[in-house]
Amino acid sequence: MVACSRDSLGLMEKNASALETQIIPQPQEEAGTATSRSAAMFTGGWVTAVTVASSAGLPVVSLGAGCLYVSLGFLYLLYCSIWHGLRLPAHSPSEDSLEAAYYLLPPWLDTRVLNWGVVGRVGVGKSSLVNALRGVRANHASGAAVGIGHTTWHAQPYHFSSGVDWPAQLVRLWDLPGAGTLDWPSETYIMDSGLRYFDGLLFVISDACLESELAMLRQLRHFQVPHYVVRSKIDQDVINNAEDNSVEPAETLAEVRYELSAHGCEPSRTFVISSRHADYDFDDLLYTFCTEVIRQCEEIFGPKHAVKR
Ligand SMILES: Nc1nc2c(ncn2[C@@H]2O[C@H](COP(=O)(O)OP(=O)(O)OP(=O)(O)O)[C@@H](O)[C@H]2O)c(=O)[nH]1
Ligand SMILES: [Mg+2]
Repeated sequence: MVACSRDSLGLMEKNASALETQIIPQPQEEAGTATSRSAAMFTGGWVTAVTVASSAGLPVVSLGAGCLYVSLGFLYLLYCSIWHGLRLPAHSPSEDSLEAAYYLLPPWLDTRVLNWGVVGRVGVGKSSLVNALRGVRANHASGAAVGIGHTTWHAQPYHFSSGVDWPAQLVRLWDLPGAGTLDWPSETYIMDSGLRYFDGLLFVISDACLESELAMLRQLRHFQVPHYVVRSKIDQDVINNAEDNSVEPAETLAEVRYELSAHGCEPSRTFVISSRHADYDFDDLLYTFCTEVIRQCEEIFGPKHAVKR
């Protein structure tokens, strides 16, 4: 386990200017495309070289060009096999298994980097959590869109600030569309959004837990996908419960925690937060989540990516 102080994560500031962040779109060439391109270069190079060699009398420079082309093709093939080789998480379906035919790796998910997804029912506050974790507001240029309806329609990757003391470029935080809509039904959400190929998930819930959400959580546990349960919008519940039942905030929190625990959510991986105010368990979530990400980075990419101290 990586020992790191909260300050060393460089993420504890909650204002946008201190944590100026940006979306860094990167080309996500599929392994198949890259391999076929290199194969074409390789074949083309050999054809050129053979043609040139067989027709004596052509300038030596053509032969040289053919050989250079072959070498480039070979180098590119080598590059593809190294960099486009899939680094699938240990919990993902094994490549030759029957379930791999149903649980497909999404074409947009680049497994060369660490991928964490923010998932859950539509409207629970996923995009707001992404913004809070990155320290930006929804109206910030690089903020995730937040709204009162079905707002996020496509999976969208975000990076942490380059100012954080850990390899921001190696980690993507994905804001996913919500489950329980016509295009993203809860029953097939885990399959449709490729959740088994993520290195970890923040499963967001708000209000009372639906049966469909409990079913998704059961599946994540069954498939051993590392995840945290994030109960958002607690600030609203605290206000409502005080007005409706004259209940103190601590009692509301205890009630929510008890309910989640009764649903099988492990307390050490469950956080009750307000994304709006980055409050309640928010700092603990940030710290625990970042510590796990750093550990995964060290495991996957080597100790040189350890957090700077
Ligand atoms: N009070 C309060 N409101 C929140 C919190 N988190 C989100 N909201 C509000 O809840 C609404 C939905 O938030 P989003 O972040 O867009 O929810 P989402 O899960 O990304 O929604 P979809 O992309 O449509 O699935 C917005 O009006 C947010 O302002 C919170 O912690 N507290
Ligand atoms: Mg959203």
